[in-house]
Formats: sequence, structure tokens, C-alpha cells
Amino acid sequence: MTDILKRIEEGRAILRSRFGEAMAGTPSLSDREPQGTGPRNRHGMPQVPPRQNVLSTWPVLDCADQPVVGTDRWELRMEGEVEESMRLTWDDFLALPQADDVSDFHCVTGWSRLDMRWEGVRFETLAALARPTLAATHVMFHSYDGYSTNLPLEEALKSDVILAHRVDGEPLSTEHGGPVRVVTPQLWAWKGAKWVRRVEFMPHDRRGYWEIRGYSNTGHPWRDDRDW
Ligand SMILES: Nc1nc2c(c(=O)[nH]1)N[C@H]1C(S)=C(S)[C@@H](COP(=O)(O)O)O[C@H]1N2
Ligand SMILES: [Mo]
Repeated sequence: MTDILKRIEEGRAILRSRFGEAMAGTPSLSDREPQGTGPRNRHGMPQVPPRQNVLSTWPVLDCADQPVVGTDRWELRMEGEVEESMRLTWDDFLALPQADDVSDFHCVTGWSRLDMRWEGVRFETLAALARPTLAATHVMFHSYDGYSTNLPLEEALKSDVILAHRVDGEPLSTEHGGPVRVVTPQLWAWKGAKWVRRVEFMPHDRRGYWEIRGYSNTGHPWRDDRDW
């Protein structure tokens, strides 16, 4: 275990020196009033991006049938442009350092849900273990229902991007992407793959399920960045 912790620590340092500047230059961090990730970044009004309504319910949005993946069958693969391909079982995943973060969830169909508390493993932790090659610039998340969504590494590596297995103190339900989903609080919620099964590190950008169908490739809620 200490070996793993050491590898994560070293891997994070490499990632930060390589992507830190690009991360600081992303819209949610470089805008004059950075917004978008829970109470600590919500400076007074407005509470939500333009044209969003706050809901206290939590709608379910799917492009296909919901896959039922038991934790005995679930696995996560990290592959493509990485030094170490990885295949993690549920037990492996739970043994990694766990993080939690409170953030807001913005769906491009016009609703936002505030102050969601996510628990799981930071994408950064997984990337620190797998170690993107020098060619890697983007990732594609692939899901058990056939869904996919792409992110540049400077967005995916943010500390609030979590592969979550609990939300608001409860295990993540199947309808919301359990056993494990991704959350991307600084981008629209479609960038967070439910029922995640595979992370593909890529040497260039490629569009995912909704990005092919006309959603914005960048998806910054605070810039009202919704379609092409
Ligand atoms: N695997 C998978 N992930 C997905 C989707 C999907 O259809 N399949 N829908 C996306 C969209 S469009 C949104 S808005 C959020 C919705 O998450 P929720 O159903 O938990 O509210 O999940 C995203 N992740
Ligand atoms: Mo969505």
C-alpha cells in the first residue's frame, strides 16, 4: 500500500508540472469570477449559470437502457496512451485513496442541483497510477450502456473530478450511474459518464456520444456553452 501511495504522490507531481498551467488557463479557473464547483466557488449571486433553474429533485437522463452492473462484475480499465494499463476490481478501487467533495451539478437541459457531496476516487489519482504518456492530451470515458464522453486532460485532472460511488452519504443508485460514475462539476453533467467501465487516454481529441450529436465539445456552463 505504501508503494501505491508513493507512486500516486510521484505521479501527481508529474501531472501537475505537466498540466498545471493548462488547468489554470481553463475557463472556470481563468474567468474573472471563477464559478462552478460548490459553495467555496459560489461567490454570492448568481448561484447557477445563465438560463439554469435550481431543482431540489434529481432527474435521471439516459440515452439507452440502464445497465445493471453488480460490484462483483464491475471493473475499471485504464488504457491507451498510458505507461501502465490497469484493470481494477471493485475491491481494488475501494482500496485506493478516497476523496470527497461538495459541488454543483449542471445539466444542459436547464436544471442545476446544488451542494452534492460525492465520494470516490479522484481521476487524478487514477491518472497518477496509470501515467499518461507524453503523447496523451485527452481522455474518453466509456460506459457499460455504450455511452462515451471526451475531456481534455486539463479538465479531467481537476481535483473535483471524481469517479464516485457514493453521493450525499448513500451508495450511488443504479439510475444515477452506480456502482461508479464520473462527475465533472466545472462542466456540464453530460461530461460525467454514468456506469463508467473504461478510460481511454488519447493522443488527440475525439468526440463522444453527445459531442457527435451537436452538444458543445467544451461544455462550460458559466459561458452558456451548450452546442457546437
Ligand atoms: N453512461 C451514461 N452516462 C451519462 C448519460 C448516459 O445516458 N449514459 N447521460 C449524461 C447526461 S446527458 C446527464 S445530464 C447526466 C445525468 O445524470 P443523472 O441521470 O444522474 O441526473 O449523466 C450523463 N452521463
Ligand atoms: Mo444531459
